[in-house]
Amino acid sequence: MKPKFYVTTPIYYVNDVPHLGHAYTNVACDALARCKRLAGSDVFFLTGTDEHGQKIEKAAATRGENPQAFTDRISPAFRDLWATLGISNDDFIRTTEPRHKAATTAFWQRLVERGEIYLGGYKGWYAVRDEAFYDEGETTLRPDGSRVAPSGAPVEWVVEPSYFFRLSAWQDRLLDFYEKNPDFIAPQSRRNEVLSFVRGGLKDLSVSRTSFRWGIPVPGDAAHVMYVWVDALFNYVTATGWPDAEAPRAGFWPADLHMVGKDILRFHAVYWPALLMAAGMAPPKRVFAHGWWTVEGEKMSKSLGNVVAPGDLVERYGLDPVRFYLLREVPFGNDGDFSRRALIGRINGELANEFGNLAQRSLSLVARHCEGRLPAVGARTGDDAALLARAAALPALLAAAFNRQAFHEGLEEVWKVVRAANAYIDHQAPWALKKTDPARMAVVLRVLADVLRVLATVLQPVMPGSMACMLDQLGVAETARDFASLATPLAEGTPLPPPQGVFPRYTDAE
Ligand code: ME8
Repeated sequence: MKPKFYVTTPIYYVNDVPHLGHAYTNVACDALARCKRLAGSDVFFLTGTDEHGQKIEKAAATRGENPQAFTDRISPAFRDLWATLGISNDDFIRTTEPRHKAATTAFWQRLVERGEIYLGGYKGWYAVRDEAFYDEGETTLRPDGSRVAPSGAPVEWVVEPSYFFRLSAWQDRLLDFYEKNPDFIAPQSRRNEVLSFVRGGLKDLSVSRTSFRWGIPVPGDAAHVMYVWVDALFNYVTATGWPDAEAPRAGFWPADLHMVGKDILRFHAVYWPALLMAAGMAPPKRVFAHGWWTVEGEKMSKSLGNVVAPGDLVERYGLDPVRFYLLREVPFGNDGDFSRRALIGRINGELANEFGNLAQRSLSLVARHCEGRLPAVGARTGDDAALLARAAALPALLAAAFNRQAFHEGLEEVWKVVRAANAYIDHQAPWALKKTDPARMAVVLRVLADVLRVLATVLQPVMPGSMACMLDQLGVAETARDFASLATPLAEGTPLPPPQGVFPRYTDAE
């Protein structure tokens, strides 16, 4: 049986349309999901939209829409963007779906039965924009008398009856869990932040609201709706079919990886495992908090008018170059700055000049001098074997890096081989061998075709469309594009389609 792998993205708030930040998380998860599939896992990749809570209710009211109609209108913008970006999610969950309301209600009841939830009253600060409660000490008083959360979101004073989750009772068990599972939170610096937050002491968590209606009703007390984060986090379990133990995806819980931005790590690494353990359920295996993108040095914001629409980028630069740039440019986990100059630099440098040219040069020589047929393996030299050995190591290197979410490291390993292959072709000069030693030329071109095959295979997770095109040109059957198939050599004499450039240079019309 194939090993199971379950990866999730955050479910995004539908108060606004998706932007580059959302695209980043989903592209990273997609690359990992595709890599796992190629390496032989049975993958479940989930994304979706977070549709309840005060923020969504307000956003709908501002537009004069009822919240259900509003979420029905915005959620498809996310679904459509994922199709545009080639995201291979296996399910798309909306928290307003009946399956989710039913599962979350059952989860709540379980927490009540286990004595983990009690009725009390909340008095304190709340930021609607973050949908988060804050201690006064975490907030800052501004000169104009307003108060803001660490995120900069305005907070308001809230006094209302509320159900509480006994989070304080889970402090030691959480610390014990982190200790026994050193890879649960990554990167390490983020793990340290979470540890010191939890060591600082946990208060019980307010888990219901009474001052608005847009949420899942608390079972048995319709005056309350569940706190939107409890509702939202549970999506990851709902999608596995819980509580139906016979559901087709029941075996996917616990999730292998929740990918999140650093803004929502506390919810995923503290509240979520505590809630699950309190319900007698397994916590997820890992939470990775990636960094934050700015745009040309500025925070992305509507008021600055610099919000990057991923669809526009794809239209202008092409899908795969954008996906590549996002994962190649910034060490995954660090913050990054989106710049068109840097994107164009990657397109023209690494994709067009280095990789595209390598493929184009090799394949057009095969077309011209080998009658468009894949040459035989022939007698290989030490140089040939050395390059091939470096290529052969790539699937394992890439998978190991991706399994640590070090996408940039995986790509750097691939690029080392791209550069080595360029040095090889320059040194071997197969174009000159045509006259002097055609047999050797054929061997060299076959080495290059085999190296290109590996490169195109391992780059599929990041650039699926263009690598499919390259594998077509190398005569690799669609059923033989996973990592295991690399062990089987391509048949000599396979007719290859006429080569065509995969990565055009970008020239600015302006
Ligand atoms: O927080 N750079 O939804 P959300 C990088 N509904 N990533 C960014 C980004 C940026 N500038 N901006 C957004 C929520 N993101 C909740 C989640 S999960 C149970 C509920 C990405 O729409 C990043 O992944 O505010 C971040 O965590 C997420 O979008 C926040 O999306």
